[in-house]
Amino acid sequence: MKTIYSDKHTLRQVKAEIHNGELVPPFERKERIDYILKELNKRGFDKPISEQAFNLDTVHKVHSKDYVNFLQNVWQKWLNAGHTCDAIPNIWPSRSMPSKIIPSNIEAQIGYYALAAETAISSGTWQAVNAAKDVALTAAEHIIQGEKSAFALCRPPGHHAAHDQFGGYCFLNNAAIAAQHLRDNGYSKVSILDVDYHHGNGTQQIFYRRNDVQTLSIHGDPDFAFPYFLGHANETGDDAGVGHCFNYPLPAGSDYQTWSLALEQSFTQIKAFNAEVLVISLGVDTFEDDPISAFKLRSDDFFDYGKRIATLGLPTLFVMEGGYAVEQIGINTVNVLAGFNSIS
Ligand code: 6XA
Ligand code: ZN
Repeated sequence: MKTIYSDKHTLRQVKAEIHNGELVPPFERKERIDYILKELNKRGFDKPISEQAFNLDTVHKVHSKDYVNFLQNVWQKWLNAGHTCDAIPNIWPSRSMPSKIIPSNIEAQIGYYALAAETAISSGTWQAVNAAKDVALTAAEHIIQGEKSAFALCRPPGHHAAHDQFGGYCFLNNAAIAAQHLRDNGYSKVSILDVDYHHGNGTQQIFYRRNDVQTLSIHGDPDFAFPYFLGHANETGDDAGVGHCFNYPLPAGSDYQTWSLALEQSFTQIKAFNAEVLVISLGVDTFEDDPISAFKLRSDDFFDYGKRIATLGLPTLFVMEGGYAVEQIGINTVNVLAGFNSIS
């Protein structure tokens, strides 16, 4: 399995995130990628391949133009407003003032396009975000060219990024962009299975009214887990998309036995849909020692579920999402890929 990777991810380095009412060092930090690269090398995976540059055509099919334009220009506008620190969203068009007018003030604009406050914007954020989308698209190209699998080592992650909103450390939805590229290049049915601890709200929203891309997510129940406002079992799609969205919210403390039952249920739906290709939103924050999550998967469980994913027999694109137990992120991530390789 080839890994696609861009060193441009290091251009995004924010100083802090808001966590439990405090500013703390960001959980989503560049060292995550170093540990994964080190483990890939140690376990004999091929040397990572650099990304190719893609234009924004596919991005514009899943995100609005005004939002993408905002992402490209926000940092310069923030500087022009006289700021020198990272930008952190702090005001929203909330339920009591649901304005659809895009404000010109940059602080208000950041809030308009944000869905949460933990995600700061720094210099270099757009360059890293744009490179992560190139990583995902390059990996999708490998599948289109006939590879059985590929690993898009994206940073920042993408699954919380909605049609026109950022948050949860995500800006462009790398998995959704890759899925759209697969749709545009011969695959008529794409399944996106999100195994990150957090619900893939952005991916769900982007495809919610479509019947060509099935979305499935196994995650901490929104009752207690971020992003709280989406990811319930009764969200099943709208319009043409009815019956193409599947959520498996699980209780805090869920272990692999509980988790893998949901995985098997998701497989039943992927088979019933007759998916031609699979995109895995691969977050390993389901790990028992993850600092911001509440599931109990152990390192060996990641190998086992990688193996189970391979039994579907589909071309499979793994797209990196979350995982913050930094010293084990390499082992857990590579275990999924090695498990997949072990039977395919
Ligand atoms: C913010 C939590 C953001 C979670 C990001 C993540 N308090 N998503 O890992 O998959
Ligand atoms: Zn996550």
